[in-house]
Amino acid sequence: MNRRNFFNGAAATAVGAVAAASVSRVALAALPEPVLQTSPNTQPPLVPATGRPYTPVVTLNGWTLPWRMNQGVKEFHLVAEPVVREMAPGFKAHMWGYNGQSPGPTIEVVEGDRVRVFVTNKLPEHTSVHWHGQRLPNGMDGVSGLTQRAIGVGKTFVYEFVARRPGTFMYHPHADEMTQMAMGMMGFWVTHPKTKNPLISEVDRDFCFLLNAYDIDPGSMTPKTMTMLDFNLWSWNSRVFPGIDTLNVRHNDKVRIRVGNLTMTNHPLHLHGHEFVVTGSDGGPWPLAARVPEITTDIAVGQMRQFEFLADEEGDWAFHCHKSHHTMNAMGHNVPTLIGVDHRGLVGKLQKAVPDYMVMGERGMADMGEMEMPIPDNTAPMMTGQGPYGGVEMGGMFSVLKVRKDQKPGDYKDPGWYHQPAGTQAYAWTGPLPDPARFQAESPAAAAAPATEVQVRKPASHQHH
Ligand SMILES: [Cu+2]
Repeated sequence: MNRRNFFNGAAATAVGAVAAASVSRVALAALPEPVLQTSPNTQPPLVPATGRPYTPVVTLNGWTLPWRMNQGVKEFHLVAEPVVREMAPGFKAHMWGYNGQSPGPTIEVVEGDRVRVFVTNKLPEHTSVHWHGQRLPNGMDGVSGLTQRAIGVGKTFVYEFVARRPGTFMYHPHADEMTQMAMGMMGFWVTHPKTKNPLISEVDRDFCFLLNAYDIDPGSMTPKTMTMLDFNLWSWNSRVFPGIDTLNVRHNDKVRIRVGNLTMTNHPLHLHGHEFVVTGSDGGPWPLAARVPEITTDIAVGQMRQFEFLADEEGDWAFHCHKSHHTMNAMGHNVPTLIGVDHRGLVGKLQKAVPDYMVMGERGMADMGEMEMPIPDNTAPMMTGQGPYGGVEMGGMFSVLKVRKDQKPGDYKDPGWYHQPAGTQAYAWTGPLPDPARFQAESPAAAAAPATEVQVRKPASHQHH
């Protein structure tokens, strides 16, 4: 079915107007062409060719949706559809998303813009789009059943409102949410301020991404949509390390990072080497008096945060969720702990029956990252990634902030690994190791106190006497 047939079909089956109006045949003829993106790589910022100017954001492993101006209205066209998302090199997932990707494209507008978004539903079930955080007429809020009839299969609906508040927002379905968000339907929205705003600073680099989570059994391709808590893939914009692009900035750039959380748990995001200040949320910019320096900020479910810092320390700085299971990929979460279990002797016997038998984890799990053990065809290793000095042993929600003196303004290319200046890197000690000295309590009273003996009587032992 070509695009023209598709839209004619959609028009023929369109039902009468509801709050978010269905499109008439006349309007459909004037629909903006949907723009699709199939590359999972971070696309360069979309500098606005029409409408009011602003400094565009960079969507990590994503892109910004082009628009057209139609008599002063900014028109976008979102297509909700099944997509194939590469979560990491060699690992693809069958998801649902918008315009060829999960998450959908970022929508960027300017405070005061009148915005019209056409939403075409090419999913096998109805959907809707909720514009999280926006001030808008109630009928444009996108809650199917409550504020509009759901967008049926093959239908196109139109949402139209003025972007009244500048800030950091997102969009997602409000129809069969459990399934549709577990399948990857979500996108970022940034409303830039129309004039200088004392609470919104101008920055050199402005990154954004959504936190999402999937449960995809190793070797399979489709997320399990009934999972409530035990997700095995913790992702940024539906990518897992080492599939998440690095954040590349120039030394002394002012950097803003905007993050939204559409998973089912909180994520304490942690940046190495710098302090940042949380400058706002989806509720708006925070008053200056409420801003404190942090190196970790916890982002609760359904929340958004934007934080800012001066990138004044050169290097490759880890940037990740601080929940340690969120920086590993599938397969490792349910392995029994074998630390301290001595398998010597046993392995040889087992290998007679199972030639490939391998011992996992009796000295910790770091071996797993090193040995690149065979894994099912379609998944990502549990802990992986090679740095300039060996295995990084990470996965999931992990990336690197790369700060370089020679990065040009506006250049978002990966500069490669940082070369540590001589004498500034941790090194192996080769001298003699003294015997350990026991810690001595400084308080004379404590030193003089006799050791306390505790006698425990087990109730059970009574009855056997
Ligand atoms: Cu996390």
